[in-house]
Amino acid sequence: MEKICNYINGCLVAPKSGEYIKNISPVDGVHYSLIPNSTEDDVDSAVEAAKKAFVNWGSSSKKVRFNWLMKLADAIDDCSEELIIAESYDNGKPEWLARKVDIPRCSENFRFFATAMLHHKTSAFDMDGEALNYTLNPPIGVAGCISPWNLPLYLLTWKIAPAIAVGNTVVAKPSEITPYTAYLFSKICQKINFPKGVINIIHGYGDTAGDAVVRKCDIISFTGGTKTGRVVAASAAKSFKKCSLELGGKNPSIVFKDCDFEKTIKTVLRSAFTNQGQVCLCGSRIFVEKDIYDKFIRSFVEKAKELKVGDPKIKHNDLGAIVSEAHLKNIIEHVDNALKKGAKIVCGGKRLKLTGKLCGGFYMSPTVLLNTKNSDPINQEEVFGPVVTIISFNNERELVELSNQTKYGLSASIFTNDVSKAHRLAAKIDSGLIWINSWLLRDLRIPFGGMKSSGIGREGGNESLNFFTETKNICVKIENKD
Ligand code: TXE
Repeated sequence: MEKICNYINGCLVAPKSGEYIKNISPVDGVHYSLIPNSTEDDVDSAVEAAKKAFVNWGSSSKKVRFNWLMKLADAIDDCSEELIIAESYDNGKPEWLARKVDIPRCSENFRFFATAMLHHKTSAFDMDGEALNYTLNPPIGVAGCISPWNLPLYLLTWKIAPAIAVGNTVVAKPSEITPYTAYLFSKICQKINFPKGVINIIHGYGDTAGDAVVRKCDIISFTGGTKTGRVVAASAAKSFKKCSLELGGKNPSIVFKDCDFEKTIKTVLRSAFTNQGQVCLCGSRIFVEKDIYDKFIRSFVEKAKELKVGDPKIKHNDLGAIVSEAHLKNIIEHVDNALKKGAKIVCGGKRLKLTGKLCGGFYMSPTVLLNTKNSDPINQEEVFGPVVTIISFNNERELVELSNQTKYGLSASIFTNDVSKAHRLAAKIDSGLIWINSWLLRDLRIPFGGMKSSGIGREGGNESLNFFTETKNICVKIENKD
């Protein structure tokens, strides 16, 4: 049985305790590798290596860091096929999705921040010749990067890239549910002799290894569930360390009768079920203007039933497996509870048992629920699976109330051909990210993140560069000649 290693100071090492966790593929339910059950001792070794490496890396030139990040991006591209197959088998997502989105984005993350860092501006403020102020943006030290299981390597590199681009070193803790591509990434770093100790990767549970990373690193970047985000923030607050949180969402897809109907159906379907509905930005509450409610349901449900669920290796399958048996059970429990409250299932709702070698996998059909109230748990809690509700609305005022009646505030999509209405509503909806007649169009420069219980801080472009640096203002007195 393959044993995944931690990556500390440029070496692939076993956990000091010798303890491991089972790694099970959601594709076929097979226990196919072992994950280090790392403890605080392992994290201490990683932090020590990162601190040592920071002495040189933190004072290196932009050109040196640019070259290393670009070399890492090329090395990722050279191994893309292996990473795609591994990501799909470890997470359950279709291979075509890992090929189209996840893995290309990993090398893109490094190229984007290698170049963005070259243009990271400092400021200067002249005081009418009496003095000159200027700012410096030094790196902070050892960055703790903690990532979830839904987009494993994509979100891990989305944190590591900016952190090291501006001169920090990193101790990363990927999810114990999907560790495999982080392990392959460690091997890629080793293969190109990436400077030892700049990137360190520790595997293990969140409440042990993850907790130690939060306590021992100088700055924390976290993506995961809101409940865990609260625990991480409380721990980071004890030592006033900067902490960015990208958490859950319960995102509305808002459909007006004046939308481009066919295009809207396709986009709302993609938003609902991409990655088996396991994207923090998925549109899980669909609000449809009353006049087209019945027409929308007929068309949306027909298309949802046509979606194919199955072997992630087969190109024409739209959905792969749910990430774990526990999460699948959690999703089905949400649906069963909704039914007890009067919801009606118009498609899906159950575990899908495949035949043959995938019979042990964790699959579920796209699920559409009607007859729910916005205040029901199914519309208030993040299900994080292939489950959506459809609710009608009469007018803009009611729509804004329904959309904002949630503790989350991550993203929203608005479908209308009335430009003024789109802008009017976008200003009123409490979400950090709003798409008009689209979903998940991504420019890496934009401020990415949510409000309310969807997190604190933003990622992307200058937001990441500013987060991972300190700001220092220096004021120089200019003496007059006379
Ligand atoms: O996230 P967790 P998971 C939501 C979604 C999902 C829920 C849990 O609802 O069901 O969060 O998903 C580490 N100190 N999203 O289990 O538990 C943990 O090991 C430090 C939305 O992935 O929050 C993992 O590496 N670290 C989200 C990471 O935190 C801790 C994407 C995330 O784990 C820790 C994924 C602790 N005490 C899930 N406890 C999004 N918005 O994208 C756990 N961890």
